Amino acid sequence: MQVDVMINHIGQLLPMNRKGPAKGEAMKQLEVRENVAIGIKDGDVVWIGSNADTSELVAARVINARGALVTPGLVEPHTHLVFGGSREQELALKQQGVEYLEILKQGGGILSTVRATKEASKEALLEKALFHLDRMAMHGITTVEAKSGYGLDRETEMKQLQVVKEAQEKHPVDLVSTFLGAHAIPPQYQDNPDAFLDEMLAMLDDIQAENLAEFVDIFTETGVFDIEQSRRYLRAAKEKGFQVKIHADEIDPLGGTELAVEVGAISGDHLMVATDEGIAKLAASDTIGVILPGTSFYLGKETYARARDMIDAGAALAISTDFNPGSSVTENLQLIMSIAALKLKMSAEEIWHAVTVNAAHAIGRGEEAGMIAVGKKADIVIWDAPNYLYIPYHYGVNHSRVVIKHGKVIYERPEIR
Ligand code: IZC
Ligand code: ZN
Repeated sequence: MQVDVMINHIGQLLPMNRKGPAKGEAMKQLEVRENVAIGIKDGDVVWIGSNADTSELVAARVINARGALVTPGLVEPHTHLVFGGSREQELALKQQGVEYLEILKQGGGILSTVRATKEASKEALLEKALFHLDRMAMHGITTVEAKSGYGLDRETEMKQLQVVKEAQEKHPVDLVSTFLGAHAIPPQYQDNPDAFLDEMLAMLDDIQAENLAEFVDIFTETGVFDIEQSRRYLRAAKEKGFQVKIHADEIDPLGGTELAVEVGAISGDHLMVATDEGIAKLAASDTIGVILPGTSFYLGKETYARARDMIDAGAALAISTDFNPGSSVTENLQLIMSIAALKLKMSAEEIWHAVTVNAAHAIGRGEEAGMIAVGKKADIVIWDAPNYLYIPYHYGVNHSRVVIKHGKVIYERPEIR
C-alpha cells in the first residue's frame, strides 16, 4: 500500500477509539497497543498494524517513533483564545489576597480585558490568537474550542467571533467556536443585567446566519449571572438551535452543575464547588464535566473539583487549560494533566480519556477527533516519553516531539545539539 507518511517503531499506541464518551469506570479502561506502526494517506489514517508487518507499506516519508508513546492529538475543550492585552499587573493584587471576583467588581479582571479587546484591531487580535494557537499546537493540541466574551457588545463580540473564523482559515488546528457574550455585566448594564442578556440573545440570528458559533455559553457566578438568568438565557439559545455550555460552580456553589444537566448542556465547565446533588445529577446525565484544575491552582484555591467523586459516581470528564488572561494563563495542557494527577487524583488512564475522546465529545467532535483510527483524520502526537504514565509524571515541560495535524507535520522539536 502506498502511503504519504509511515510512523514506525511505536512503543505504545493509545488509539482511544471508542463509541461515545467514556463514563465513570470506562475512563479507567485504556487500550494500549505495543510495537505497532501507522500509515497515513491524504491526511487520514489508512493503516494500523504490527511494526513487523510494515513491508506492505510503501511510504514517501518514514518517521521513526523510536519506541516511544504515540497518541491522538490532544483536544482542548475550553479556551478564551481571542483577547486583547494581558493582566500581569493583577498577579500582585492576587498576592495581596484580593479575590478574583473582587478584582472584577472593581472594574478589572474580565472588564479590563474587555477594554483592551475593544481597542484592538481585528488584525492585531488575529495575530495574537494565531500566536497562542501555535503554542497550543507545539504542546500537542490539534483541536481547540475558542470562546468570545471580551466584547460584551455586538460589534466587539462579532469581531472576536470573526477572528476565530479567520484563524481557522490560517491555522491547521481545528477550531470550534463558542459565543460567550454573557461573560460579565458591562458597567452600563450593572442595574439591568436582563436587558444586557436580551441584547446578547438578539445577536444569535446573525451569529447563526454567518455560521460564527456552534455553542452558547454563560458565566453563572456571584456578581455575574444568577441561575434564573442563566436558565432563561440558555433555554432561549437552545430554542434558536444552539447547543449550550455553562461556566458552572467555579467559585460559589450556585447550582450551575444542576442547571447544566437540567438544560441538557453538552458540557458543564469548572464544577469546582459542585454539590453532592450536582455530582449525582451530572453522573446520571449525558452532560460532560469539563474540569479546569489550572484555575484552582492559578487562583490559589485550596478547593479542586471533586473529580474522583464524579468519576466514581459514573460521570464522563474532560480536562482543559481554560486558557485565558486572568484565571489560568497557560497553553500547556500537559501541565494540566499533571495537576489533574496530583490535585484531582485522576489516574493516567482517566487523564488520557479526559484530553482526547471525552474532550472531543464535550465540543461536538466525538466522531472525528481525539482518536487514532483507520478512516479518521491523522491527528497524532509522537512523544518524548516511553509510556502513557510518563506525561502526567514529568511536569511543566513540553514532551511533544512530533505533532501531526490532518496528516501534515506541524511541529517538530528542534534539536539544539
Ligand atoms: O478573563 O478571567 N472565569 N472567565 C470566567 C474567566 C475566568 C476568564 C477571565
Ligand atoms: Zn472559562
